[in-house]
Amino acid sequence: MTRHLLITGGCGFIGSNFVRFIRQTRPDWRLTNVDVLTYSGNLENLEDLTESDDRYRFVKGDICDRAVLHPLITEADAVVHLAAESHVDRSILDSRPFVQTNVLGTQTLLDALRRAQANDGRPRRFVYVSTDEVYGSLPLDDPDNKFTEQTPLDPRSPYAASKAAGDQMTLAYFHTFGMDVAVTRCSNNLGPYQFPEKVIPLFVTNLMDGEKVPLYGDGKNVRDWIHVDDHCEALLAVLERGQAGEVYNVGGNNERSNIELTLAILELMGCGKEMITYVKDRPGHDRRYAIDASKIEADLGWKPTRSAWPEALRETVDWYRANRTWWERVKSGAYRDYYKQQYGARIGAACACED
Ligand code: NAD
Ligand code: TDX
Repeated sequence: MTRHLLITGGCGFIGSNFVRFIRQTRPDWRLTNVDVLTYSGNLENLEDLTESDDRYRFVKGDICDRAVLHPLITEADAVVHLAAESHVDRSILDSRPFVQTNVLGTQTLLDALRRAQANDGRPRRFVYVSTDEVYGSLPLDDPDNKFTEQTPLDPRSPYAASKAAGDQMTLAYFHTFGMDVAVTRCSNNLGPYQFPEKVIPLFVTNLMDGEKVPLYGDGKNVRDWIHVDDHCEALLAVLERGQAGEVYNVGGNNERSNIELTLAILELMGCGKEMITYVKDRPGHDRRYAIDASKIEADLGWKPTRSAWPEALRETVDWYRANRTWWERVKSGAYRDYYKQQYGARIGAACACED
């Protein structure tokens, strides 16, 4: 069946990988990518997809804007919702854009879907891309303890709280209005096109510039790493085969402490431990995340195939080494000119969240 999929946030890290993944795996589908191009939205991430591809369309628009969403949702068959403010440290500096996009933006999308369904009687599946951070923090001394879908939500950063609100709002629209929604909660992604504020691209690009890497606190915090391609496979599985009203954990079964990750990056980069600088800890820094993904494996037959360690890390480090022009243009801000060149409009002007 040919489908028309609306992807929100398709110019970000996971979104751009997901757009490319769908293009390759479901070549018949029409894709619309709505993205307002905040600082982390980069059209150069999708440079290879051109407007001459009549099955792909980019729309610069804000998910908080009902007028933008209405026509896009009317014509779509399904929505995968990735658009978000995504960086924990930024949410500590200013939580308002997180509430605006992650909570109100999600609610605006859900209402637009509800209205479209009321108008034409056609249900549209909505996949909300949540995060393992909604579960809060696990202790280091209990390795068998992992997040399951039954773990109570306990978000501890403004970012996680805003994602949990969007996640719960999505499920509320299933219970209250019978809408066709599903939620995924994935662990830390690695791969190409990640904004170099996140730990892996930040550390690799710092080292390439001869700068030290800032490790927070004692470096013992643990994250559960998954390759972005495996996350994309999981999103497609939930979109196509997930049950309405269900939550699916997604993880790569790759728990690594930050110091372990840092030492592995240093080795791949041919650098020594003297390049580490221990800095003040992130306030409220969650100690450990670990995902039990047995439900999606049993129910939907999904399994990670690209997340093997250290291959996934080596491949990712190699990508940033080979794509210096991409990240230099991000770090210098030059990437923001690309939209102006392609579309001739002022970037950021449409983002209500920047008010
Ligand atoms: P990202 O910051 O790289 O990309 C976010 C994208 O959303 C950007 O292109 C941005 O321009 C767009 N956007 C932001 N506000 C918008 C708005 N109001 N209207 C339209 N577009 C807007 O983030 P990411 O790392 O790719 O994460 C994507 C999603 O996956 C997020 O919802 C995040 O919470 C979730 N997630 C991320 C990870 C991870 O490890 N990166 C893990 C689990 C879940
Ligand atoms: O400079 C740094 N030094 C450092 O030690 C940075 C940026 C991070 N860290 C640590 C903090 C975390 O323990 O590395 C770990 C990973 O940090 P981030 O890359 O900021 O990711 P995290 O906070 O774990 O959140 C990510 O995974 C879950 C994404 O940013 C979220 O969007 C996703 O929901």
